[in-house]
Amino acid sequence: MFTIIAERINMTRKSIREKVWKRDADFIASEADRQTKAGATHIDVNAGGDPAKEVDDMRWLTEVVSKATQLPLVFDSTNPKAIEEGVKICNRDGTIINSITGEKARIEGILPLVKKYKTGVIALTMDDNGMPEDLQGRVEIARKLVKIVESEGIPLNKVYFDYLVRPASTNPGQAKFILEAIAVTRKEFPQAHIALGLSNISFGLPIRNNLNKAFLAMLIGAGCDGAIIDPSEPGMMSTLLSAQAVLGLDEYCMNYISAYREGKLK
Ligand code: THG
Repeated sequence: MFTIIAERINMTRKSIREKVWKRDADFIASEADRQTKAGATHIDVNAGGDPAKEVDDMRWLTEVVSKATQLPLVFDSTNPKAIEEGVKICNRDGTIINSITGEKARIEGILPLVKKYKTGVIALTMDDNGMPEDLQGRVEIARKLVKIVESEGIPLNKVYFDYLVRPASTNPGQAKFILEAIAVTRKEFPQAHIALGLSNISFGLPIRNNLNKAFLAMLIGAGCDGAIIDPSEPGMMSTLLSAQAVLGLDEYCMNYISAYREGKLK
């Protein structure tokens, strides 16, 4: 199954931040519902509007979102207290903590929560030396993270690698090595998953949706089995289903055909 982590409930976005601070539960619930109906498998929840309010906001958001959808949540924060606040309230099968990195502080602060609550975890391929600008550097961090996670007794099928997409406009060639990194990871660690935020690819360019969809199809071709996207963005789910059908990942193209019959393909 492809992991579709819906990204819209994120307080770094002004519109969401304002609604959360007004405690507008109807608005947030409708965002959760819309992304669920669009085909999400998980809902990302990011309460990073104001660090002083993050724990409180995470509690409120988790309560509202978990009533509006039956999907598992993805707790998106660098603050262990905010993550634990959310996961204590809603820890459904499939829950993911977003994220650890190879940085010592992130591993020490967040990995214990992954163990304690038996959640999945997104692992970003950067460490205390920064974000390597080549394939080898990022794959080496992934290997290091596999060792750490396994030494804690966390099974690899709970791990989702994120190879940290940078904008095509400023980092040409980078998407290509990310595709290679995905292929290497799938081969070396077949039980592990991939879940990367793809919309950074289009940062600074017009009609971002075109670039996001093209990149999603390439990612699926490279063996990627998950992404952080807005499934309600026009054409996004059609692109995903089309790519899976083309690659033989959708047996008899049944998912594609069903989506068509349900009027979901435009
Ligand atoms: N990897 C992981 N987690 C992540 C990211 C990632 N979490 C946050 C982010 N990246 C993914 N989530 C979003 C949420 C919203 C938007 C983009 C990514 C978004 N941005 C608008 C834009 O860029 O045009 C502008 C913001 C706004 O609406 O105010 O909508 O990579 N593991």
